Amino acid sequence: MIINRRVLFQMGLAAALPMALLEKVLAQTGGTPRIRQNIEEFAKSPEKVAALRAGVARMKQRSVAKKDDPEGWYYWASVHGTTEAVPANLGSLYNSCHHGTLQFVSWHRAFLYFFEQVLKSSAKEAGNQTAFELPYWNWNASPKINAVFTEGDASTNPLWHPRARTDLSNVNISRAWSKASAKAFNAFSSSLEGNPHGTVHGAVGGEMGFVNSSARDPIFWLHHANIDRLWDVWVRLADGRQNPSATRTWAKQKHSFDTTASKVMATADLLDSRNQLGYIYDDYEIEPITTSVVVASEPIVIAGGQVASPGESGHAMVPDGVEKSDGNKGLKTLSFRRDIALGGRSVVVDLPVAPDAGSALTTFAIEPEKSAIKSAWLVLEDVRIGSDGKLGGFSYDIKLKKKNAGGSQDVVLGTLNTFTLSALKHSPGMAHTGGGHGTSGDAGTLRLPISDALRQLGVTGASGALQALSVEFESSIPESADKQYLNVGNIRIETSTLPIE
Ligand SMILES: [Cu+2]
Repeated sequence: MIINRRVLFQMGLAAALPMALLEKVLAQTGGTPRIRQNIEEFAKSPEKVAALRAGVARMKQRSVAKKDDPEGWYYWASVHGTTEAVPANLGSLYNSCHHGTLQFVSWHRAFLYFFEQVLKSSAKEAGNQTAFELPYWNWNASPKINAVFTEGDASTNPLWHPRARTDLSNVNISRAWSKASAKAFNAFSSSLEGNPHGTVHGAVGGEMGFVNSSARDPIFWLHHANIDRLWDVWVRLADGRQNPSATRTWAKQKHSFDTTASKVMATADLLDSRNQLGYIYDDYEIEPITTSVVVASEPIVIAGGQVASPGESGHAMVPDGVEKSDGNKGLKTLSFRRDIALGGRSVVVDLPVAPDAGSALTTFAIEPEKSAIKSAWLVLEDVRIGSDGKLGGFSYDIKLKKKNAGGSQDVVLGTLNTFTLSALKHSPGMAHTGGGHGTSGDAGTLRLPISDALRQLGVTGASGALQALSVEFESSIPESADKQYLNVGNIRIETSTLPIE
């Protein structure tokens, strides 16, 4: 029997025990945690691989027999997201994944916890008694998806799935989540969620490349187990890193995964995976980068962005030629460029700003209380997937850059790929245009706040007013081939006199 914190709570013990003592109690009571293994180790056991396959196959069979069976593969994939019609009684359960919110790591931890239970009981039900836990895929140390997921085909291997890429050796996977700049939980969460998390989704591509189909691919669960592991790694790096307080609204948020309220968990009850959920990972080290980081070829530089003159917004025009209304949000465009095509190479777009606009932005960055501007964004409007991008297999880090005497500095604003585009509908505050749920026909608009970035870039009055910014779409999978992955209809620096998030 695994004794976890919950059981101790029921025994009336946990409340009286400080955490260190609780650890001791767990050890003395034989509360050995379950161990989630690296897939490279896991795969050395043919028995465990057979059990994993049996569990996945059983869950898939259930969905064939009854599509929305709550122990079926389709059900669990759809709780994350689905492209299909949602039955009325599952309206609050399907499409419930958190992306772009501070519950990103916590929601997915609870999701994996309950999925793992169903997976293991399904293997047993299929007649396989081998004990196993959900393994994880460490794409930094082992960028190639393990052969147990890629060998055979759909008819011979339940772990096989169509993918754009199975080897990420050439993908630049970021570790910025572990850096000092990501010591605050919010910064850590968004850094982890963009690159690596979204980049790996986008690079693997196929159904993994889109929010509302990604969990259909069995590798999804190992990818997210690794994200879950990296959350624990981050906490263990300490030095100021910690989760938000357990008394905050954040911690009280409940996550539910079935209609009978038997699979419900609050964020406060999952922060310590060992003592609250009874599992640990077999490794918490940040290993050195073993893969050679790909050196990108020189970026394509697109100069000549337009300085917006008064009254000109650069907004995409609706068919009758009338500018889209700003809904009285006090919006103003400082600089814009239309129709940027993105392929395998990195692209830099110069966005010059007029002198008065530059000094207004400078004031906003360094003395916000004196500034008429209360918010500023980089807006990527009407982003469409091109003819070569429909299966994913690409990803860009979006960087705001400022040239100075010594060269240029940059700050990462976000990540752009099929996954982040299809996540737009989950992100409050981000506009979503076009129909469908993360299908390749979507057009989306990203609004990336730039106030922190401007401050980090050292936009200071002393060095004179800002004259030009540029935006780099740095390809995470640099390739020279001429590809049509994405088209950005309109890219602009936009400000508002209102504080809008
Ligand atoms: Cu994900």
